[in-house]
Amino acid sequence: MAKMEITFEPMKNDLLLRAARGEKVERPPMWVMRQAGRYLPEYHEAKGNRDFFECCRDPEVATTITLQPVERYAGLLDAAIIFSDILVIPQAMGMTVEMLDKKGPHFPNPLQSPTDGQYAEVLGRAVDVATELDYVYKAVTLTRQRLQGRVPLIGFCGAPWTLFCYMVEGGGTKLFAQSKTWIYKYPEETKKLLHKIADICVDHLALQVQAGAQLVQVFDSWAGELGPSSYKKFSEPYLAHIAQKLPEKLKSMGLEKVPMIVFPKGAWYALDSACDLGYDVVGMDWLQDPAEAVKIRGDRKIVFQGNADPGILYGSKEGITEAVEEQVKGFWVGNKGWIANLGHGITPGVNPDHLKHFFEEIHRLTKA
Ligand code: 1CP
Repeated sequence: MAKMEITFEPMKNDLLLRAARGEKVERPPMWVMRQAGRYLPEYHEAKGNRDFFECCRDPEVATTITLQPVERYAGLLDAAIIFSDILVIPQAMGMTVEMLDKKGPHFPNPLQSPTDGQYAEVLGRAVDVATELDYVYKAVTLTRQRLQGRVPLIGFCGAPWTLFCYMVEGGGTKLFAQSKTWIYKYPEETKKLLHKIADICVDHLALQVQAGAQLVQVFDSWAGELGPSSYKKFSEPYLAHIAQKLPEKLKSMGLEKVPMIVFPKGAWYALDSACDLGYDVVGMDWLQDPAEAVKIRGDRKIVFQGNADPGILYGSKEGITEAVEEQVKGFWVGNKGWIANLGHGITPGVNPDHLKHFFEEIHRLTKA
């Protein structure tokens, strides 16, 4: 493939990039997971009656939605994250995924067992993300151009374990019955699939970087469904694989390494080893106490991201201020090592002004 040469405007705000590299910064950068989404009235307006994945596949629409929070919170928000979904990888692997209104993702034909023919098919299929997910890379490039250097653009993928859960459950779940059946009944077949997904994640992230993404995040939203020993077997090795292979892949494509963020949600017991996985930034949810996390990090040059309970945004402004004070007190040591965020995605029904207050308070309480 001929190397694409894309040039973009110089950065006007590169705070996130500097902080993610562990540099001393004037204030912590801030953004929130799912910042382009359902709590914003302009999101619903731009989406109209379109299907969710139809929006993802239309670079104009995906770009418009990505830019919405950047425009609404101009001067406060320090990143854009491309509007897409973690489930585009199972789609690229040949699985059908629909997004049902108010219900979330649905796979009409989830993987049943290693003896079901679909498993062999999915495992054996050569996946060319450059073709299958071409629309993501187009959206990344268009967004980066429209950003004109206002803030850096984050690319992302789902972690192998989390994607595996969706592929066998067929959608969201509370029980994880299928996922647990697979790991405890068919551990070797599970690992083969996790390995395959991890290689596709590397390709997908590398192509997002080539298209213009300046940092990447791996979302392991269901890491916390595993206990410490099963996490070591079924989640962590594949997160480490991505961290090791992505820089190699970028190098082979003639591209520079970008900061990498890992978010193993719920795996609070593995924070210490998450700091040694090869990522620059470790994201955490609100089950982790900020000051305690900083103690566990010790003198390692890892940057933390998080971790306010998204639920604070349903409460009062005073409550938000209180939560921010706790975050700042715990995480903001020596003007480095923290990217302010929520501990998970912002939820529907939140008043967008409450998110503004969250950002303003971080700004106020950390200004030099
Ligand atoms: O309009 C709608 O109803 C669609 C809602 C929606 C949105 C706005 C979905 C369906 N996905 C998204 C976008 C999305 N998904 C982004 C865009 C960038 C951003 O602003 O952050 C990102 C990063 C994701 C990632 C994602 N999708 C994750 C990991 C993060 C997390 O929240 O844990 C997961 C688990 C998904 C699956 C998914 N997609 C959509 C829903 C409702 C879900 C979760 C369903 C479930 O609970 O299992």
